[in-house]
Amino acid sequence: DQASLDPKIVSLWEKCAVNENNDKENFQRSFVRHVTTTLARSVYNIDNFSAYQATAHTVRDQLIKQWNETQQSHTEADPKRVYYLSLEFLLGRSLDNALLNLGLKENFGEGVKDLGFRMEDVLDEEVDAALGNGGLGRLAACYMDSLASLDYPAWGYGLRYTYGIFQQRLNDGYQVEFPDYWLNFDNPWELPRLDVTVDVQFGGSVNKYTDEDGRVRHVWEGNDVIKAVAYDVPIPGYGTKNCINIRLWSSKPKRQFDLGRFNAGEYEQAVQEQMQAENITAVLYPNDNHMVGKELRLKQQYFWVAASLHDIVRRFIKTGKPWSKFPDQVAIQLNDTHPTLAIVELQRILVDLEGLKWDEAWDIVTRTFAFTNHTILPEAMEKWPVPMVAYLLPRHMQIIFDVNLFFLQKVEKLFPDDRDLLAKLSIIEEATPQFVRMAHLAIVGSHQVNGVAELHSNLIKTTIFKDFVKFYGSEKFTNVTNGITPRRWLHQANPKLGDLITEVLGSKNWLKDLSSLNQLEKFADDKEFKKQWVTVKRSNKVRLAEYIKTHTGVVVNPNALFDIQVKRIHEYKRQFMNILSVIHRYNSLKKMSSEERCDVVKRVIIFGGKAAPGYYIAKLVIKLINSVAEVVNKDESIDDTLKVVFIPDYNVSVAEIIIPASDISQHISTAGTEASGTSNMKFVLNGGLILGTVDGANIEIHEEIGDDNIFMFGNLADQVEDLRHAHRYRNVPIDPALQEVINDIESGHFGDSRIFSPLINTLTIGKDYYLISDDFGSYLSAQNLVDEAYKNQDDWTRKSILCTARMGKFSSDRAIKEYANRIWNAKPCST
Ligand code: NBG
Repeated sequence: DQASLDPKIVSLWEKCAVNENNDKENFQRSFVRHVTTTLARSVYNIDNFSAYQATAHTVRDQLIKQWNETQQSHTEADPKRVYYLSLEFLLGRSLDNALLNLGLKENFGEGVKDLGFRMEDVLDEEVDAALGNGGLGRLAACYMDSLASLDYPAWGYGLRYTYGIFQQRLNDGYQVEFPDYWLNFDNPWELPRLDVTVDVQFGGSVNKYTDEDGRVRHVWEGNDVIKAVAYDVPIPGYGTKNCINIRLWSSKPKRQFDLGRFNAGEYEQAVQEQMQAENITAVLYPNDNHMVGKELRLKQQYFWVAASLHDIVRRFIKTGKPWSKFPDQVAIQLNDTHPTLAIVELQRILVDLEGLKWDEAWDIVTRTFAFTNHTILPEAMEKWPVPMVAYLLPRHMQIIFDVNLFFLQKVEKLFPDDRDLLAKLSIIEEATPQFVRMAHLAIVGSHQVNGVAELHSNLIKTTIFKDFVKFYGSEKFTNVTNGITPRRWLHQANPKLGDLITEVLGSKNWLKDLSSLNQLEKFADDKEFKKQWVTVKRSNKVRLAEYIKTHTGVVVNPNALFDIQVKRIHEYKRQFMNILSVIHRYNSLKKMSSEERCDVVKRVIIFGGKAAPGYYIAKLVIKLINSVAEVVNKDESIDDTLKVVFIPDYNVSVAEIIIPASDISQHISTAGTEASGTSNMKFVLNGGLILGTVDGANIEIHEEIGDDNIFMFGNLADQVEDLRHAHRYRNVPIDPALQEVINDIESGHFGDSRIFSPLINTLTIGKDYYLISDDFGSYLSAQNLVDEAYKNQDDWTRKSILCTARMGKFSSDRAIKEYANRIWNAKPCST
């Protein structure tokens, strides 16, 4: 409480809050101070890692000040807050990003250099914060950057996993997983708030009583209590003093250990409770677009949601406003169905704890929440067995049944006698056992539901949620096309291109208004500019070639066409189709004379991505890629016209090296399966062309950059059902070129073919669910067009420039403004 503070403290605080001079000398003083005090090291013994830590702590000091000022000013202004609930935040590294966003890179860079270090080496010491799987988690990170940069009073809420996404290594071409113990050394990017804790209960029973007003009330008495401890991760905006917060919860035992048992000599049992509590936030589930119904995952979800809502409600209560004002002060965005229990938890808080009437509470709840759907894949839809929910969260299960009852009564009123519709809309799936359908609960408890690209948002209205459209009308469903932050994905990842753009546009304004990149269009035919553009791309390719050499041992030629597919390995993303086409290319090259090969465009085909540890087919795809690479890379008879590389352990900081170096990147999912994709945006922003299907955000990228600058192929989303039907019930002949490739694998050309039979079977006896055979012909034709286009280097460069110039729409700033205006009704609040 500021009013009660000693004026002396206030005046000191204000002095301290004034931005200090961040010149080189002050940086160096702080650097040395952190080496000798924070790190307790001698100045005679500073290695790159200590230099990283000392620099990071200097930046952290700055962040903390801005963070404090931001929170202070938000407390005073008390604007409507936005809360982004996400089980994943794939932040990657923080130092470079913070230096750039705070505008400290130049001075601190000189300071570091002056002390005898190379900034690149210092930055390279940082381990990624890898608390996410793929697109969904990285989207959350990009959105936090935009929320901060646009001055929105926003908070992220997530879990502080002790182990992030596993590290991937290769052994004999197979993926092997290693734990990601990212907190091994200290993490300067989090502020432990050991005093900010919430007790979260599980299990137990529900008791009823009648209150003074004669109403029946419920009390939930859990039989297990676990403590949530807050760790805050400051997120600095670019070109603003605003610094927002991601609050990550860590689970701790309520009591240290059972002293009685300890004294009785039962040491192991004494610490068991502690270990069980810490289990909850121990590990990130490593599945992307796939639901695994583990009880521990449900516990994670409730633990996170309960702690976060407690925090949000506590902040609201402090303002003294009445409950009816809650939706005017609070917007909560559900990043997929993972946080859906928050809807139930808020209803429980309002009804059971605060004593509001059911309808009044439910009105507040539905005006507070909005829900983003990120996939229509059936295997990704979350549903939890009713007995499991009832056992862990008995009161929540009752509330879910009530919510469902009142909802279905309304449906019945509007559509009397449509029993089918009731069953289809019900939050409860009537099976044995029953299941809670989380997406249904999320829709019923939210005022807006959005998809993440035009096609996807249309598909959810016509497929998985079509019955809800019938009931609610289509206004409840909207689209917000995903976006990416240009700060990390151009400025930071591709400094040379960033500098070139800034130079020719005359300012860094494009970093705040990405649509101003369209001014690059007029340089698309400028000879001098094109030369510089090519030089930048070439140096990024050299950088990637060096990385590949170091991490795989394969030597690649930076003059070759770099063809890249990096993303989670999944059947729907069709890395399998890519490697099959590589075999086709290899066989064609082998059939040519060396004169003919002279005219061939040299290609380096680069793969990267993790497969979920339990995803057998995806892991076989990795093995096949590596087996093909092994044969192709050592075959001297094809004159270096083809190289195949699998880059291990793809993550955010590796992506920052890969993406700026692409000539072509592949986004080749079966039409209708990739909700949006966001790496497609990153590649094109960096002047890489796309080879893609008519899916996700590819479609909107195509719209923006034009027919001449993208290679699209394949069947359309509205053909997929018919094609699948044909595969199921008719004998559809396999594409002949594909059959040749299959024969080649089966001949043992790439090692023991029996290893690959389960994979081949997905095409032959597995009904080719992802339609590889149906798209193979047009895929190969599109590949040929790419080769032809690449032969005209001058025109290729023109295309590359136009790609970057036309990507303005895909800034996460645009996406966040759409959420703020159309869904949250939230305004910026500058510090
Ligand atoms: C993923 C989609 C991507 C999309 C990201 C971000 C899930 C469940 N979905 O296409 O597969 O780009 O979400 O919206 O991870």
